[in-house]
Amino acid sequence: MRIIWSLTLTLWISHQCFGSGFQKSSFNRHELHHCRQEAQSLFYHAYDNYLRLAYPDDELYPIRCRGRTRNVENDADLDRNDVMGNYSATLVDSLTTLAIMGDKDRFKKAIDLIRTDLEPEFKINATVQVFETTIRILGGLLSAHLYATDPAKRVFLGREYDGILLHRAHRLADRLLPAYLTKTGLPLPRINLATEYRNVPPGFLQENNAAAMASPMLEFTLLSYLTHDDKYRQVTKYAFDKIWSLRSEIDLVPMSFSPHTEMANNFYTGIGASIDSFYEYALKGAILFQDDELWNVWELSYNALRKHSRGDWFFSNVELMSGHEILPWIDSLSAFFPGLQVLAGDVPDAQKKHLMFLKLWNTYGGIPERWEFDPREFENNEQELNASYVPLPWYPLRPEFVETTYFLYRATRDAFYLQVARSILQDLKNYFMTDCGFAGLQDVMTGQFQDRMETFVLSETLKYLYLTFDVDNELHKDGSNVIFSTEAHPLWLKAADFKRYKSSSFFEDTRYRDHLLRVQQRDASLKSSNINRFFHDISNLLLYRARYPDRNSTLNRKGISTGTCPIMRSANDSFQFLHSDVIRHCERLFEIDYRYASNLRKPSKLIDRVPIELESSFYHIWGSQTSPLPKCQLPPTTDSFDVIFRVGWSNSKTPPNSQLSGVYGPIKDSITIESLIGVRLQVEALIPGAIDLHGEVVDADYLAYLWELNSPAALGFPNPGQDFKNSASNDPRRPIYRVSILNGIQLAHNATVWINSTLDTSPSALGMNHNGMLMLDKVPVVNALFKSMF
Ligand code: DMJ
Repeated sequence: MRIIWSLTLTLWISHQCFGSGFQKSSFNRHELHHCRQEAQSLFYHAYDNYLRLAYPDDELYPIRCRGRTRNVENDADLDRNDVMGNYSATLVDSLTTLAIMGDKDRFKKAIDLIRTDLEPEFKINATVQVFETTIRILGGLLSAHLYATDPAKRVFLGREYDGILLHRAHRLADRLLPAYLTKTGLPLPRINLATEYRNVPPGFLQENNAAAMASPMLEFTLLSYLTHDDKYRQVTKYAFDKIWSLRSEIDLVPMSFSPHTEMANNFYTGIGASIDSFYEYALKGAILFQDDELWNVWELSYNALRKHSRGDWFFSNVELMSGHEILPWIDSLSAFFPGLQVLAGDVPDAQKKHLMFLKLWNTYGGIPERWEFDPREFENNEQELNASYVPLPWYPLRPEFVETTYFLYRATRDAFYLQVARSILQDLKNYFMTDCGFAGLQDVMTGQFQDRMETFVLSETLKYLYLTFDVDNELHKDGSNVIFSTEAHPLWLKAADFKRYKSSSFFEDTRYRDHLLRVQQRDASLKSSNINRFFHDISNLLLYRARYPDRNSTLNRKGISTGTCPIMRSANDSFQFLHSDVIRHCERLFEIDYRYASNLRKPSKLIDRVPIELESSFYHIWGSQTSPLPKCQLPPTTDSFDVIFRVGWSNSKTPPNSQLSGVYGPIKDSITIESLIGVRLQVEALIPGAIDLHGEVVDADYLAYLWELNSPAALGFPNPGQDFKNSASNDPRRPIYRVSILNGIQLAHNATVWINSTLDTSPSALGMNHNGMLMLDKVPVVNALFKSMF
């Protein structure tokens, strides 16, 4: 009797997704199953209530619990009207979550509703965003069509299905495509589904962002593959290619353009809002369509990003022509990027970048739309100071952090990511769930909710959570070219689709054919008249800039006196070692907490909230009592500079960003580059006693040895002009330089950069000493060596 009782208890405990079950065991199959079910029931809570209380409206008010539609009284309410076209957006955007869950019954009913209720021609008098309608509605219909017609899927409908979803997608695409009929071939941001651009206020059509102009290429190309009508692909791909052609000399893409003149509207770029899915669809398009051109765009653009914009913990906003860091913030949307890095194979860097968003989640209980990382000094009081770090304080339950967590779990199978997903699931249930749906935060600092549930909560946030725990989902066993669209709709093509498209595609629509010809002619004439449409030629020799000005901030180093992690100590004295690779190998797990201590300020009601990585329910399971306390890497106190070599740039045979393409760090031993041209180095100035980027204290004897080795006397080369500054040689704190990052790729402590060519020119700041070392400002760079000298 006792045995039966304890068995029942064990089963009951291990069947909890939340609560004590996790303290008794690890993520076993039962727990995964129950977390998955929990995610599913959260989805049903919102989806069923949407159908009951809001359908056929586009959205559900999660607090008022009724339908939400366009703002018909105010056309200028773009936030609302851009994504609501009176086409039951939540229903359509949720189709593929039902498919992924294998819920054939609800899937079929949803398709029936689309058949009976949705305006078949999409002739709806609503002005909507072309991009949003493409990713949510067109993408949702296409993906659901793939599910309904794939015999390998649980929701395969066989003869019951009449192709209605593809038919609707086709009609919708015809409503959206006229947005591309501009003289530049770049799309207008908005279109009226019934009247094209008649009655659309001109002010709504002046500016469009890079993501919105380039991304529809993916859904529209898929439509061409499925219908064989190639106009969708050709028109949208032209716009994608044009956006890429408008990049800067160092391959950075502006975030916003005029569709009428193709002039860029801004001079900086990043990876988040306004540009995100440009990168995403270059890579995903390359995979889905087996397209080498898109792959090339991805490679070059990612190389440029990691070279110019990759910092330690996040990608920063940089100026387009120099790569200078400007605008000290990151946005919530950029949390998707580590997921994309996983897809590209750069997992170690993705893991680091994911940590930044984890710290934001820990701090704010969500990811604020925008967070600033530059310390401030001048606010009036503590409250204002805290709020100043989140100039855009809302969190509308965006999916990007969950999405990245999902991709990292799939790539690493590390329980750490399950823990993160479980914790988010718990927050959704405990904080964000309302009587009929889920409400995000209007302000992460005050905790004020917003009465809004965007369609992506059901199509992305809950889907990625569900999939994280659904380890055996059919998508995970699928060896095909399946990708997730930017709205998390799975898309794939089969060999037979490629074959049919190749033999039967056509482009006969003269409206678009003539248009493309006109645009191409205009482009050719602009080229021949040699007008520099956007960028100036800036061929300065060498560019220096200081970085990490906060390195020496005592505030950021507060509390660190030994190499042991103080946070871990205080959180749990008995904790000793973690069986999660992320935690075991990540000596820098808490570096962000120190480095940005002054910016990561919790709202008062979250002060006692335990960080996800420190939750005891996780520690007790993944810890062991036998190993020593993990070490924390100390934050660096050295200065670093970026150096970019621009000499002879335009005559160079190798495009500046193609060197080292596909090489992901950290580089442990050595790496060879062909030339310095176009290369960007982060150079660290080592001085005795400083903590270097690897968390090591710079040894004074080692530095003295290096100076001795490179001294004019030792080199038999008493030429101060090419070697040391005489003045510097007597200074005990004189630095020695070391390359720490090469084109965005991290170098290990002892790694060497071999340079194959000789110096292309000898501006005074640049040289080579007799040890074959690169000299910058007459200081040797110890790990940058010219091969010809050896
Ligand atoms: C989604 O609609 C898509 O992921 C889009 O690409 C940008 N982000 C929102 C959700 O945050």
